[in-house]
Amino acid sequence: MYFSVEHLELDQLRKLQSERLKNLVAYLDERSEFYKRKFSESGLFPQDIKSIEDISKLPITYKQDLRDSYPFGLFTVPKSQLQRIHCSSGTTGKPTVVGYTKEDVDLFSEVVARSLNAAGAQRGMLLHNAYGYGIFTGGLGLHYGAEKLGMSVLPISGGMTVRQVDLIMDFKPEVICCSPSYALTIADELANRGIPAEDISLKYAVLGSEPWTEIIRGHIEKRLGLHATNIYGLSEIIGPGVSMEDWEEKGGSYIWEDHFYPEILDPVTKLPVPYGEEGVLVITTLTKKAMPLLRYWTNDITSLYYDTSAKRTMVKMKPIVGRADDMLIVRGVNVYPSQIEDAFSGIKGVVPNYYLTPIEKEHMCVALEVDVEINDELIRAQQFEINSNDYTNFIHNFAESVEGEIKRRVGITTKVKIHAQDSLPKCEGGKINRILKRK
Ligand code: DLL
Repeated sequence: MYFSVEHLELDQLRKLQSERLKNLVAYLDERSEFYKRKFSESGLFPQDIKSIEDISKLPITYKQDLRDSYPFGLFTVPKSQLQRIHCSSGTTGKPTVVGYTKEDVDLFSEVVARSLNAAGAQRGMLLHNAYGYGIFTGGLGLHYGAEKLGMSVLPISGGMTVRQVDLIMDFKPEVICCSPSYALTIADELANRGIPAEDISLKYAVLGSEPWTEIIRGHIEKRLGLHATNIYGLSEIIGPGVSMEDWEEKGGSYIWEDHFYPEILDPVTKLPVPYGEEGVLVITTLTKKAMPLLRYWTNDITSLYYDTSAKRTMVKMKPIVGRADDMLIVRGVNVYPSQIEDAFSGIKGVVPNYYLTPIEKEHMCVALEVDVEINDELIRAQQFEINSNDYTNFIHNFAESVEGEIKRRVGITTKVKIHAQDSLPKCEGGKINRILKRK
């Protein structure tokens, strides 16, 4: 069965990766104009790659390389041998295009089946698949993987939350997948209908496509009464299923490194950093056929580690801190939205629906405006008259304590505005953008 590889001893895994890398380099040297040129520019011969240890001799591939070869310049098979095309989810400019042969679609299904299994899902369960279907890899990726595992799938896609909740209550799925911010929107709708967690059939939620932290996990698990795990991936590499948490372990995700070899590079020197240190995740697709990539610069910030008490032998990665593009520099301090989200966990009563607006002076970001919601129950417990002085003082002090906690944990100045629960815009389906336009 395809799961056994997850338990390979390290030396066997390295042997498998080495064989696959050597084959890949020879394959690219034969079929890819792009990599052939890169190899000759750097004076590299395919024979120079003797094992996975030699990976750092290979060129790094950037998103710009994909853009420059739009649409099919990086494909290593003719269009007639493709089974599917997907694109990245960016909304501006030309999309990044990725192609799959039949073998690639099978590989995609396998890694998603492995991911669903790690998330707790099993053959015979029903998946409520609220990832977007279409050129985004989430919907179809999870769909095929679930079918491979032997699950049935409701291909509901994202949006129309009222209908989503009707069907969750009527069809009683055991598993749901969507973005974490959309899982919160679904939880809100269930709560508005007065449905307690015990009456919801869901047991496992497979959430990803955007950064999220433990505070969001806590809310989702409590409100939906399930285990929520993190699925990571990107279209350029395959889609969802590059890495996945185990539902009984959590805290970090296995990278399915028999297919996707990870490295962490320093963002400036581009040299490998040791295990445990943060940097940019760079991935080599060891087995893809239509559009293999060498050392693809994902732009996602994380670190790798081995978990000796884990069920599987493969390397794990910490949750993504953010995309290098989403990093804000506030008076010289580097900040990712997820760090602000993390700080909310230090204050009881914060609902982690929030938006960040950089405040600029002379083209420099000097502070962040943070709009965030406060829990209704906390307000009710104070028994204030709304808009009384006591209420205003309470909200003022609450905002100050959030500002203080962010300062303590992240080291930046913020202007926190507190909003009533359910008053800020919610995620309507796909990925949420927490950073608003600069002021
Ligand atoms: O978001 C694939 C996916 C679909 C992953 C469904 C998980 C679930 P893209 O649209 O190409 O593909 O966007 C990839 O999204 O480089 C990360 O910046 C971000 N991302 C994806 N999963 C996570 C995650 C899909 N679990 C980009 N945590 C990636 C943090 C994530 N960021």
